[in-house]
Amino acid sequence: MKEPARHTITAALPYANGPLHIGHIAGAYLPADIYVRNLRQRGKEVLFICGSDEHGAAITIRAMKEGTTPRAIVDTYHALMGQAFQDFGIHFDIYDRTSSELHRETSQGFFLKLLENGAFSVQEEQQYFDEEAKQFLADRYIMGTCPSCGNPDAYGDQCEKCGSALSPKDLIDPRSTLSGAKPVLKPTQHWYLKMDEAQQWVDTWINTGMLDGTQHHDPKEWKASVLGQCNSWLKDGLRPRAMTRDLDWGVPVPLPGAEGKVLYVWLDAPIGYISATKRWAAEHNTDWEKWWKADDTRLIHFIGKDNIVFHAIIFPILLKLHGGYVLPQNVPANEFLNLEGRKISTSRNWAVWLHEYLERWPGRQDELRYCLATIIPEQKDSEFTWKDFQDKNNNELVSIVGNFVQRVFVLCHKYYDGKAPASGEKLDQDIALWSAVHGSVEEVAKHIDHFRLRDALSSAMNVARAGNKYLSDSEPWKLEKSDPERTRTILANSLNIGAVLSIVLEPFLPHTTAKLRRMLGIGVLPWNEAFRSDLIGEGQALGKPEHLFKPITDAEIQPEIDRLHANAPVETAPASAPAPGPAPAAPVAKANIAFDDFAKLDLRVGTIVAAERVPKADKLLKLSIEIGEASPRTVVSGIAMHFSPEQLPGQQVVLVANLEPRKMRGVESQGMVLMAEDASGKLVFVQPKDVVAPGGEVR
Ligand code: B3M
Ligand code: ZN
Repeated sequence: MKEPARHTITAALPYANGPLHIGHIAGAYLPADIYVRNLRQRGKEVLFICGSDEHGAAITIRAMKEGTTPRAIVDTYHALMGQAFQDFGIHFDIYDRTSSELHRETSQGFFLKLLENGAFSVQEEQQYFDEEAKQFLADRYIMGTCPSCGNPDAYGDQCEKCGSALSPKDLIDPRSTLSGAKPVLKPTQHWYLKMDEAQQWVDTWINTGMLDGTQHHDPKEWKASVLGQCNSWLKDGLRPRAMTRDLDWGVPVPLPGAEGKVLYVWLDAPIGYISATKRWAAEHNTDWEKWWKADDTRLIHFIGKDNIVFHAIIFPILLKLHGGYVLPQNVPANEFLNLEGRKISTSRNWAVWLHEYLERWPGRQDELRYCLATIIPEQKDSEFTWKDFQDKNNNELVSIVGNFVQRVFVLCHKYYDGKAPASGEKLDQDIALWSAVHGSVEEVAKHIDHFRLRDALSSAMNVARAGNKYLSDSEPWKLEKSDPERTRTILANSLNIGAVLSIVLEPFLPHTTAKLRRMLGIGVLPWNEAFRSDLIGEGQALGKPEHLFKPITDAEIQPEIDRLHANAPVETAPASAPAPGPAPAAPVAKANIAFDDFAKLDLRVGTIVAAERVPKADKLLKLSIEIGEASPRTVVSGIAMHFSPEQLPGQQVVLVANLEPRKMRGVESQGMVLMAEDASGKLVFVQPKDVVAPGGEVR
């Protein structure tokens, strides 16, 4: 294996169909950022790439639900995600997007080269077609019963309940999510990647690291979970996989006669890493190719476990069949992060959204970075709870790091007028201290190199622990009168531990280390300086003692927990909590009505497209509901205590559409949304189980 001259590091391109949540961050972006920051500290040449994945059914389905266009969806979320990454301190060299012109050219060119190299077989196949919506149905547009577990709501590509990978024809009783209709099979033609022909070399490459007769990587460096998933695919035998789809959103297949077809999103998305590199290079007036083609480039993909096969098998096959590209050296995939005892669910709003965290906890990025870094799901699924967030802040960040720095600065200001003291003695007296500190520094780098970022953070914290222990053992505050020389040594050493901390914590807590450097009066230092003990010069002016972290109280944390529960529609009770008893149902007390009276109701399915609070009315929200008319209806609804406006767009509702309009708080309400009350008294929307086009009649 060649000593790498440069590192191309990618983080999975998030779908631009919704905001980022802590599961995304802990699973891919924070680990990638920590890794990249450390490489940079060590003077490595690195390119850190990410961007929005703007194609695929996830986007078109969201657009359909919201009664808007895919373009509007991706524009919104591309901007939101880019900003959230930036604000959270995850700094890519480029955050690109796959709907760009350059990406279209790049992926079409890539496809044509694959075609020329014989990578595809063209197959005509029977595919599900929705005769009402008049279109072929992508996998995600078909639902039905899972043949493995009986889940009635399995998708055409996967059952989210049992995790089985499916193809639409596996589903029992398939139905179209566009119209609800039973789809029919119709012939269509697609380009299949001949993955079967790659079986042999992929197996050898993954399991021995040998590629074209040379040692490409050490398979022992790959995570067992990644090897395990790859091997289960290999064991089943790789099969040809369609690389095109019948869809109108995506990169058009660049061939005559392929109108109405686009590249499969999992073909175009990873090529997005390459397009992003091209754009970055163009903007920096430099060459892009060495980042992908030079054999001393080390390519690493940071992803979540649901993306393993695409990065460790399919994309490598594409790269190899295209020719000229390096293959990933490692794919350090993570497992999933759960939240407060449940799976994170974007559709059920069971998530901590990054942009909301940043709004509610301004300036507290590192507190979340820290907590998430301690629970990166490296080996198995892990869990975030707000209580743990509070505990880790109070017992680790405040008590260990903050407390150490605070004590040292207060003493230096008290005794030495805010200047670094001259060490009265040689530091050989404190050999135990420095060997503990430098031993920890060495461990940090070793762990990071092996993608053990939790251990790396724990070793970095050991530096602060060593500092605290040193202060507590030597008690300089008792010595100042009797032994001023020793006191100076202790505090000079302590300041230097602070300087080491500013280096070793930087990958994890970049905002804090910037503060710490300001306090110490030093600049950004390269990694090797962390092995020194004399970084702070005698007499150096120190900044004012600042609190690096503040304790978090129960009163601050409880609203977060409440908010989570209030915003998630109640469906299943958390596993650990007792299920609420059944609410006493109100007896039917209203007099019978004639069918004709019932028939007077015009009930329609609508999609909420916007929601805002009504000023000075804390119970009311003003909703815009799309029901297939020229413009959305305005409806004022008394649900503000149950829902926040941000969580509503996209929700489907049932609207009484012919209710006499009436004015509420000066706003004309043009209908009424039907709600049901659950056992706890919380309101939930009455909504169709499957997505129904806005305007659909309820009878
Ligand atoms: N957008 C899937 C995901 O976000 C997909 C990753 C693409 S990486 C090339 O899980
Ligand atoms: Zn299933």
